[in-house]
Amino acid sequence: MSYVDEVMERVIAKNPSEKEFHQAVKEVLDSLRIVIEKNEEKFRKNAVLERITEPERVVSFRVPWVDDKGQVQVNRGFRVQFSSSIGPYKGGLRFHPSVNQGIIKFLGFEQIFKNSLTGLPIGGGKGGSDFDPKGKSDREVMAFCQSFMTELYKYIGKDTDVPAGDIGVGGREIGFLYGQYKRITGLYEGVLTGKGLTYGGSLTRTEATGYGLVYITEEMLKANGKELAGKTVVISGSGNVAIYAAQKAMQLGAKVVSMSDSNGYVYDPEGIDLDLVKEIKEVRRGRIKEYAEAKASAQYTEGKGVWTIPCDVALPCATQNELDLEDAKTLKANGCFAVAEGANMPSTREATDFFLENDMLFMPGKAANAGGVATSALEMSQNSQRMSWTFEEVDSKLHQIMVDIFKKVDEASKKYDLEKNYVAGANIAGFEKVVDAMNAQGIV
Ligand code: NDP
Ligand code: 2IT
Repeated sequence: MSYVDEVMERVIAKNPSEKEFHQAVKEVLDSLRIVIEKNEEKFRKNAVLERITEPERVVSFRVPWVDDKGQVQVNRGFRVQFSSSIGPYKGGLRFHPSVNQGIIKFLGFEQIFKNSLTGLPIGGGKGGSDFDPKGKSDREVMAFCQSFMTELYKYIGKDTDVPAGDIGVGGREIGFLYGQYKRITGLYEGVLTGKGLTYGGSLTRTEATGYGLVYITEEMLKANGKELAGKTVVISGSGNVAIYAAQKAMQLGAKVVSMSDSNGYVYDPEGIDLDLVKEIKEVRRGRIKEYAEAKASAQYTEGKGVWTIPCDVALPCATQNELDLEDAKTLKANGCFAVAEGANMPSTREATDFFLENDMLFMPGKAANAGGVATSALEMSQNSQRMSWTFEEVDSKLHQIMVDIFKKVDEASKKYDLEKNYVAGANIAGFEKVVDAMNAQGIV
């Protein structure tokens, strides 16, 4: 049996219930076959793949807190410190009822290669909880965040592990978490990113993932003789990534016609009114349905189905496995020619394979959404320097980072005669830096 297949079997046997983790590992290992096969015995002897698929540390903990009725609630918290080969663990925290160890491990695993692609010195980690912030009062969210940090603070620090936001964790949650960390440790340090601008946050971090996604999409289109201007774009989700992807796509002359949430999607053929979306989502914390109630040209449809809307470019920005094979076929049939992933692993493996086999341009999440974590690393730099850079400075660094990521991904795909397979390119380019750093540091 090949070394890759052997490791894949072992990963499944050792982590039987973690199906998203299997999916993420399988995609990366399948891409790496071509690299591993050239030097299989050396990789096997050094157990490179066993080490890279086993987190350095997994922490799981109880999070008790009191709700507004006086009832004690108990959630489960996680931090997976996956790889510190190229820097301190870095990656977001997700608060969503679907969170379990397998989800956090898939996200932490992806983060290793994503962070490597940024070119910045950050390792891979991820954390979160099955806590659901939806419908909770600010006081309840604060109580939860304080309890969560009262355990988490033991494992993190500006030079060891630096969490940030993800689904369900935005500016409000980062503020509560930061306040509690400072209160317990007495340290005013850059231990979290995505902080508010008045206490160490970086300009452009809020916009960074969405902007970066559109910057790299534009690079991919340019390299293939196309551009975003004049194109129709469908975006799923209506959270942090979706909103700023829409904003940048519009700035570059595209027309964004849809957004969604976990209840349904809106289709607005006139083009999405982003101020309205922001008012509903960022201010009122409402549902996307309210968009259609406020704007006559828009239509709301309950349930999944955002990918049935005809478009040129699709940007999945909600969650894992939100776009399956049927969706991929529908997109293609409706004329879509490019897909770039704002979310982490939003396309199923079957959908990904369909895009690649049907010559659609496809940029996987670990390259496409790396602008968020890259800008987090820029926030860390500013905190260390005790400086704040301007919006334009950070935005232009972000833009350059995304241009460089496209180049790395494109070159890695060409090096192995897999031109335009940006999945392979991203996995291989991300892996090569990590494995080099691992080898240099001995058996760790
Ligand atoms: P937000 O919490 O701001 O928004 C999430 C959006 O996705 C909401 O519209 C939400 O709808 C929708 N969504 C969440 N879960 C589901 C689900 N199970 N089914 C359908 N829709 C769902 O999160 P972000 O925008 O920050 O994150 C979106 C994606 O981008 C995630 O995959 C995240 O890992 C990834 N990402 C985020 C980065 C960041 O910097 N924030 C960086 C890189 C990647 P609802 O409100 O109904 O739950
Ligand atoms: O998935 C991701 O890259 C993030 N949620 C952002 C992580 C970060 O540390 O900014």
